[in-house]
Amino acid sequence: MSVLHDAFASQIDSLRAGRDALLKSRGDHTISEITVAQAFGGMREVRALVCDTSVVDPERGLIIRGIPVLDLLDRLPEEIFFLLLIGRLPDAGESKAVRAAIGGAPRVSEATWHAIEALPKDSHPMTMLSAGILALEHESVMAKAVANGTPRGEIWRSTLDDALRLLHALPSIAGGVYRIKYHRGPRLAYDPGLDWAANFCMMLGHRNETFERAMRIAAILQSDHEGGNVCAYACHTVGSVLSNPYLAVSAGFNGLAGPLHGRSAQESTQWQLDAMMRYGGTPDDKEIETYTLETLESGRVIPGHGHAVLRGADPRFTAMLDFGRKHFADDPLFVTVERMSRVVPDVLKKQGKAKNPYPNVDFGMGMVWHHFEITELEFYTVPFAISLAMGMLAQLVWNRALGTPINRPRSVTMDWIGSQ
Ligand code: NMX
Ligand code: MLT
Repeated sequence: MSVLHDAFASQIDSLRAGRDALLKSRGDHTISEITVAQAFGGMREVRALVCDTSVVDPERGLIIRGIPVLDLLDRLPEEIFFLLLIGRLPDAGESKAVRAAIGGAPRVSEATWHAIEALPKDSHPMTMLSAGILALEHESVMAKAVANGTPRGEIWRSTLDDALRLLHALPSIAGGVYRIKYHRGPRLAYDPGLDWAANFCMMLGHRNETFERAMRIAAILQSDHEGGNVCAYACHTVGSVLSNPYLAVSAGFNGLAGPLHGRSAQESTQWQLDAMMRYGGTPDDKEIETYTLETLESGRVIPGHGHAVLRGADPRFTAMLDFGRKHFADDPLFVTVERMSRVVPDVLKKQGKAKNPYPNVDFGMGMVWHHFEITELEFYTVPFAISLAMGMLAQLVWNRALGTPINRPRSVTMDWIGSQ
């Protein structure tokens, strides 16, 4: 049992009572309708999920338990996990206890490392990360609890046990994947004396205070994005059949690995560096305009721009731009990203297709990793993944506590639509 178990247990009765009261008083109210265009169009704008961990306001961006994410950047990611789950920030004692619970979880087994090392050498780091947590799945406490017939209402406890184990394992596996794939020497072990973000940096092989600060901020900015993003939604769907967190989070990661989602971090930086290569350094405004138009004319999207929910600037991108301005304002990649962030939205606005022409979080992350000498672009979705796992895990615990049933909407045929 951890401090998180105690704090969450003390809330469960009121959460369930709140849910029951809503069902009783408003159970037959309509909160969304769906048009044919929305059914064909990825269900955009349809309100069909309940998720309390965070809200994405189209104009203001990510709000975690009522607090705009930019007001949380001085905290530790472990404290944000507490906030996501419990709904308030931990006090000093609770913060220390959460760090101890994550730091003291079991180490990643040798069998897991063998499984990762056995993958084809050209496997993508996201594939290695996802396969790594699947190889660890045999340790799932929840899987055993379910197999032993634990009552449904109690399954959240073992889900939370797994969450703490995974939060320990994820930076370890991610750091190990980096060192294995890019031949950076022996793997390094989690140090319970360091916080979660510093551990990840250390296990990559980089101890540097500014880099650690960057990772803390990145992890908080990317810790959650309500319940409907592909990663969280995939995780929720897999978890809804009582698959354990290892299976569910792996499913989420496989969604995050796609180019229209988290892989955009890798593709954004590639696009920025390609422009610098082509123009022999930071391109000027006119060159950026031409380069952007050429990308659009070739039928590709501009990576790191646009969003399914956000309609204003993404505060997560702004935060990383501010970080770059403060710590490495003369890095040519930073100068390029900043200039692109002024020019590209106008080009997208003129084209008139994207509902949101602004850079999203992915456009601003690569320049940070690149500045701190993580230059292997394929790796750039991995820090996003281990951060977003916090939201996915908190959502899984909530759903098991509320006994959320399996996610199983109906599909219809085109003939059916035509005949209605
Ligand atoms: N560049 C070019 N065209 C775009 C872009 C973009 N960045 N964003 C949207 N569009 C197009 C989109 O392809 C669609 O065209 P069509 O009608 O021909 O299919 C049209 O604009 C309308 O799309 P939206 O409704 O604005 O966007 P949607 O909700 O469908 O998709 C994204 C959202 C994020 C998938 C889309 O903006 C995109 O492909 N962006 C680039 C990839 C990216 O940055 N993904 C990361 C998102 C954030 N994350 O971390 O996951
Ligand atoms: C994001 O972090 O921007 C996403 O997970 C994508 C989304 O919210 O749809």
